[in-house]
Amino acid sequence: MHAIDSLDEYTQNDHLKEWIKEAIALCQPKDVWLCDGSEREYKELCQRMIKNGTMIPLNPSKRPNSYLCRSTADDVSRVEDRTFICSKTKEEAGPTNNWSDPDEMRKTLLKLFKGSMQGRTLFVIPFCMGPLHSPLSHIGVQITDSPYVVCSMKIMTRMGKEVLNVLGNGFFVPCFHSVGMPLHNNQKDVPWPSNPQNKYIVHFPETREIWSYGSGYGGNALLGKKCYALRIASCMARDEGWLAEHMLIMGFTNPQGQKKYIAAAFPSACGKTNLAMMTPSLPGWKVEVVGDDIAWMKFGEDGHLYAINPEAGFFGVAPGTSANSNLNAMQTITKNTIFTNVALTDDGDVWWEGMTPQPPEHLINWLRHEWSPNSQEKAAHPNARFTAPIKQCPVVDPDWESPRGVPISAILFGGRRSTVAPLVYESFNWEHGTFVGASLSSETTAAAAGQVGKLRHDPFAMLPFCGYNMGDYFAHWLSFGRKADPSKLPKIYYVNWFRKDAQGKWLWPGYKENSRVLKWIFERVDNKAAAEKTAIGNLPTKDSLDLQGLNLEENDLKQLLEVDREAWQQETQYMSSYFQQFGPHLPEGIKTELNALIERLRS
Ligand code: SAT
Ligand code: MN
Repeated sequence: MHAIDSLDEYTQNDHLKEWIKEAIALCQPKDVWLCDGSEREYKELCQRMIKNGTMIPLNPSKRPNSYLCRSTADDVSRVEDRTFICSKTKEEAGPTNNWSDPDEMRKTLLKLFKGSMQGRTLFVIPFCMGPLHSPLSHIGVQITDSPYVVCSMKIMTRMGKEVLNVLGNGFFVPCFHSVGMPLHNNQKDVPWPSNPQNKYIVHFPETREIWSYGSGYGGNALLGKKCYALRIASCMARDEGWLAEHMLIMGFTNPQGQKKYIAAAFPSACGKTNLAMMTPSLPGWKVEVVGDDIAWMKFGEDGHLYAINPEAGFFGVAPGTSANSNLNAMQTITKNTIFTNVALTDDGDVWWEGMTPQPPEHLINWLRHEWSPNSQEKAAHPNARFTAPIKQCPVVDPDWESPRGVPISAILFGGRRSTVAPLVYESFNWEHGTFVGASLSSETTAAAAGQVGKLRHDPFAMLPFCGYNMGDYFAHWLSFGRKADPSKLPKIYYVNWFRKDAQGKWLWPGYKENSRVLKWIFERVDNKAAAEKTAIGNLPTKDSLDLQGLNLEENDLKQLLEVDREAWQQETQYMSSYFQQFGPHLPEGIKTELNALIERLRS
């Protein structure tokens, strides 16, 4: 459906109709497209983008129905310093978020959005986060002037007409997006429209609204993902008593056919996609993927914690992905995939660093330059991405769309830590596990603009994604656990695949070998594997970790499982000064846990 005249046929939702009309009046688009989510629509928009130079169709005999898009050099990642939480007060946003007065911000945005879609089409995208008929799902509608966003949202969410049927006259989160580049007087479009001067990724938690201006990149522009499913949803979850988390969800089955689901939080670009669809090196064990980025979790009637993946696609980091590191991802992206900022091969396929041991002789790189292995430039941007449907993954979990979600037995926290943090440890209980999540630090990656490799605190891997005061978020986690039957709560673990020795060599092989750590966790949940109580938590005994067939040196293992008292004492100082910024919002439970850790390290 294309014409605004058909708005009454399109939706019965009064708020939606009104909002669409307001958006048209404000943004002054040249036309309006009410998305139905059909294949036909997708193909038509791809054709438009091919014409405009936004998309290059890949060789259909190599990668059917797949496309390459290349952004401008400055629109390649999330922009955390341009991301705002506009709660009524700064205190509600907390010390880790950029806050701006909501009234002031509204004025700024209204000015920017005024006429912002001139010469462009305004698209209306109804989408559902989570399976269409799940009680855990929530609906949003995105208005955008980017056909790239429409096509990406079709892969990443359940999108289109059926969502409007489910919505009826009910509640939805309005997600307002413009690339911020109006076309005046038949001005010619560019392949990747965006606004280099002005970027705003704005959340109004009280009114549950999102406004995003100036960027076409993933996390800034596909508003169902980080903006809704994490920042706004974290506020909804706090108010309604559930959890919205930056976590993968995977099923893990032992050789006897027993299965447990695991949720795991890691910062962006720390291997969530690889872990979520791993091929275990341990014979007989199996991983199946429910999601690779976001988990919405709620207690079921039986008192167990259930999780859904609100997304329907993977928006994964391409560089480093290979048949060796992640064969299941490679097979997922063989068709129906949008690639962004990877390189184009001479035979019309894609390539990125790490995809094959030998680079091709010649490429067009993501910057559209001629490229050879001697080139100074990267072939693909380090944060280049693939966007592909989850259902194409060879190891998709049979219950990945279960409306009730999957029962979670263990929660993992982790990050990139070359020092201090051991390979794995188990928390003593939910309160301690919450503290472990709260004290997470990780070395920064290319997923966000800024310096790479710098250690920063990233509580629960939610630092860029929590829509309210992080101190209150800790309190929400603590009270959430207190409401539960402790015997039914998932056990909480810390893992670190990224430990290095003094010479800078990785101590742990990672990838499929991480199944060894998962096996220990699986068996701990069943009270089978042995552990040794230390000051920081329960660590595997040397024999309880299955290292058969792995040529790990004795000394490397020792380092991987070492708790260096002095380093940890320093770590607690570092935590303590970090936590201070939350002032009265830091819950007693976190202070108690920190003091208990300091005490244990002393004795
Ligand atoms: O924010 S994105 O979804 O674009 C990628 C990430 O940071 O996880
Ligand atoms: Mn992420």
